[in-house]
Amino acid sequence: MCGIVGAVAERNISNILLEGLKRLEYRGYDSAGLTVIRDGELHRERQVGKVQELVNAVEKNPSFFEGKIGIAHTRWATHGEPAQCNAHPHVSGKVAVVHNGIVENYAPLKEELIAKGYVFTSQTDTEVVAHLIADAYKQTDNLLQAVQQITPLLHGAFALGVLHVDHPEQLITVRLGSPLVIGIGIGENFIASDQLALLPVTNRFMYLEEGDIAVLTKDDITVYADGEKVARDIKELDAEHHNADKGEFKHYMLKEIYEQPDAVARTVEMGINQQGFKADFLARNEAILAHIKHIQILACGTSYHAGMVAKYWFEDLTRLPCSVEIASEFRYRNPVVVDNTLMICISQSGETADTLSALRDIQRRSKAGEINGFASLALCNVATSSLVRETDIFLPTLAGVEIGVASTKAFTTQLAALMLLVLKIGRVQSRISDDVFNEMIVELHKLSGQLYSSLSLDQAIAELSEKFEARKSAIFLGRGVQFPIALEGALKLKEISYIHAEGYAAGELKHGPLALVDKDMPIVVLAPKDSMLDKLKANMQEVHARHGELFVFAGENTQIESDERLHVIQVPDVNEILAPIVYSVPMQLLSYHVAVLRGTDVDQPRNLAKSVTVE
Ligand code: HGA
Repeated sequence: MCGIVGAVAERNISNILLEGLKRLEYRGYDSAGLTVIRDGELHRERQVGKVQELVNAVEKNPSFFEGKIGIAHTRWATHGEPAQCNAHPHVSGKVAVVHNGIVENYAPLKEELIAKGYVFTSQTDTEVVAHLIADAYKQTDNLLQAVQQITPLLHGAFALGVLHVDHPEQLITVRLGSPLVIGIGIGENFIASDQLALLPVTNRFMYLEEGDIAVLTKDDITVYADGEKVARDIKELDAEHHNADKGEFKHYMLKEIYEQPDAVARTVEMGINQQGFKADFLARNEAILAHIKHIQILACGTSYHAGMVAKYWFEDLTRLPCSVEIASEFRYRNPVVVDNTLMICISQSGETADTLSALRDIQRRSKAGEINGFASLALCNVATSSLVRETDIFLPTLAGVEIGVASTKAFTTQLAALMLLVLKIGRVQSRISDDVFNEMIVELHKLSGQLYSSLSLDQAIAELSEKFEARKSAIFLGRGVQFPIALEGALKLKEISYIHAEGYAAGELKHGPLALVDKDMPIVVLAPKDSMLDKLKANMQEVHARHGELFVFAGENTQIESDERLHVIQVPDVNEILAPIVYSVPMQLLSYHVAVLRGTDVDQPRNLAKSVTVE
């Protein structure tokens, strides 16, 4: 979602801002803008569309945008359509503001400001922030105090970057519920929604806590919490881990699909070697894991599908009850959380607003003594994220940076890490036998090779995708642990090709969706050789009898024969329990090739954002 970049330096910062915005493009956005202070004035440019449009506009008159302090933004509209007037920065007199998040009470604030004579030029909630700061500044002549004064008036979640023409040495930032990081340079300092934006200029970062307000000058960073100066940790990042280059691939998504054998191997090796668990894997958390009696998984989108797979695994292998729920639903009902629950929050970015709020609600209830023995775990790809900082246990996915909005390697590494967790809890609680454990260790070590083999289906799937190019809808079917992969396959197809697709547990077909089946409806089936195969074959017959066209991703020795309306794609042999990880790959390749044929923006599909920082 929205991306903020800001800089204060001794040199011209406009190119740093533009490069930062480009590096935030993956988050999803609809317009972009920047403001610098130059010769005692705000110089602003805003464009609807890609950051390149903004770059082109700035390049028409580069000296106009030369400044030593500035803020920039990619906007993913929440309040007001994507239009130039709604793009950030928003300005009120000498104040300029960029904002990520939502000011929920903007309407009454706007009314008050209009009554005071402020004129609004956008439909955004953000513009109230600019006017409020300008108004407070009239009383104080102190930008920090003005920002401190107005922040408690704002309800919602937000991150802000603020400039004032009369303070060309000061960049002020607020973090309350939306991600924001400070980059520390030599004689220059920066802010950004994601450290990735700042890697060309620094690898030293300071992570603000919720509610922090910071004043950046080129030489100093002062952080305030509740009006008092506070110190925050500084971390140095390993830049290699953050390689955001597409390499020889046409799209980030394809590159990330191909990175899966390595990413999954890295994640597996984090926990185990050929002998069993590595000594340090979740070692400090064993006491917590030993007393867990119930697992509650919270997640959204693709991460939710990973959670669904884990439910099958937890209950099957450990016999611990496991519930999985969409975070935005869990958050707004009154859920029962039993004592000794481990809440597993899954989020690629660790900034997913729905998941964070659901977690915080339950943590409040636990602190109030309503729940005993509660513990939380973040399964996340970003070690410095809010989710990681706010949970008791961190289980990383070692996917490396994922740029494509449609998640691929983050998903399969989530599955690999979840299996490690299932095994760890199972062993700590003596719920998994030596035989099963040893078998899983062997199978987990084979995974990377099997993922390589599944990538060899690429060409065959590219050819098959032609049969999907002109379709309006598709159905994906799976049973058991493949049901969530059917949901994920359907989600991937709709996300990037814009074809309407639904995933179903194949046994549900006759309870409704069979009504949709005719000769124009493609039905994708996940059919590994497992205990559900015979049942699944019966479901396929139901489709065949109604002239539906079947595309079956079948395991070896499944004895499913191709015919005119049944296309078989042979998937390499794989252990039944781990099969969802391997079968994810052909689903990703199918949606990728269909999207390419349809000419959509594969890495940045319309209306979607990578890091979903608003509820
Ligand atoms: N509410 C603001 C910012 C939106 C945002 O943060 N999106 O991720 C707007 O609509 O401009």
